[in-house]
Amino acid sequence: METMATSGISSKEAMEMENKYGAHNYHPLPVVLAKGEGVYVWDCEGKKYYDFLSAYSAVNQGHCHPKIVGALTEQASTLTLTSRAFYNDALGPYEKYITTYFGFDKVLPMNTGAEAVETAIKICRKWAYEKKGIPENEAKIIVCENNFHGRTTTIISFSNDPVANKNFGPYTPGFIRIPYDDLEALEEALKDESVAGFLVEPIQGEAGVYVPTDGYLSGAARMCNERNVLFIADEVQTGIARTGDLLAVNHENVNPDILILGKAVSGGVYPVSAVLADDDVMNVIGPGQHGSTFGGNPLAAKVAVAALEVVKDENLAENASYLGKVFRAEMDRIISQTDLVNAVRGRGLLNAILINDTEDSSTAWDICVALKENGLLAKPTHGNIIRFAPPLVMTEDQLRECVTIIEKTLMEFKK
Ligand code: IF1
Repeated sequence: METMATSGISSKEAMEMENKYGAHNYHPLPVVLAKGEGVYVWDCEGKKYYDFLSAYSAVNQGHCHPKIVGALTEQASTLTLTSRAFYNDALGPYEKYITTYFGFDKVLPMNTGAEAVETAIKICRKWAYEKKGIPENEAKIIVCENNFHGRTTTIISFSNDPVANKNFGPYTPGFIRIPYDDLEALEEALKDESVAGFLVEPIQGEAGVYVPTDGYLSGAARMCNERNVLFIADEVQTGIARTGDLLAVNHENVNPDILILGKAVSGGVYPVSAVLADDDVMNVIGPGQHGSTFGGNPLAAKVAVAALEVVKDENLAENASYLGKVFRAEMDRIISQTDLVNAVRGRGLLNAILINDTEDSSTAWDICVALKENGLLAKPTHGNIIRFAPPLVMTEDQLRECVTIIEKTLMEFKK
């Protein structure tokens, strides 16, 4: 791999400082990134890597996309933050743009994915009491096993991952957890008349890129509609062209009642999240009932418009769809040559391979360290699964070079 000096600090120094002065809430791969451009990142010593995580699908448009960075820098020297105590001249145009883009009446702008999920939960509950007629404090929201929706106290309250929620109680009540990809379980849960919403990831990311059976999302949406229950899609990770369509629900022609977006809404340049809904739902929120100092700020608004334009201008959904098929076909070819990998699954450029070892083994981690040595960055999830999610601006030639790196690395571990 070609190298380039990029940093005034060594990787070793940077890791030591994070270890000493930072809370230990992460266990990063031992690589320190100092620069990014398109599908590439560079470490402090100038070693170049393909990024196969894309900051958990926030950098779909590629690192430091010139159009998005241009919008950021121009607005940064014009007006950054006004609070929502006043109007600003960038928010309205952004709101018009994003609602038209996704086909909803209104948007509520926030910053992080978890905040947007919290926002959707609040809207859903208020709608339940004021529109559906559920008695106050009795509304329930159905969620799925192995969900990941963020890190707030309420969100971890309905996680079943002990790493995420143990010793953070007491927990927020009002959630029913059912198995994912199970319409019968949903049907049963929907019989409870105090159910207000069904919150679901169209593909479960943290659970290891679990793609539900065809017809699950459309079936769930139809059942929710029949019961006057809001279908709430968390597309924080799957949205913005990642899965080969603008939204993962588009694969089944589903229109969620509430759509939650984050990450790539800004191309990873700035924290921007959004909750979209039509008027009959969104209008339950009135002045003072929800908000955020930074939500809807002019910098975020300009960055988001640019980032969403890039997705259309550069046909990122089509590219993700095509390259995803190439990638999975290539992985299947490798799988036929080694017992090290059991399967590949995913949609578009959100994919994962399942390593043939126990969940507590270090094999997937060791493979990721070896991939790093060979110039490609990916991260294990749930012990024995490796997620592969490069920026969507990748070319076919680049993808094929990456397949060569992955193949070579896996063969070093061949069983
Ligand atoms: C971390 C995972 C990915 C999300 C969905 C909401 C949020 C996320 C579907 C919250 C965030 C993250 C956060 C990141 C790791 C990452 C992740 F491995 F944990 F599951 F992407 F796959 N809904 N996902 O995936 O958004 O508040 O973080 O902006 O380090 O916790 P956020």
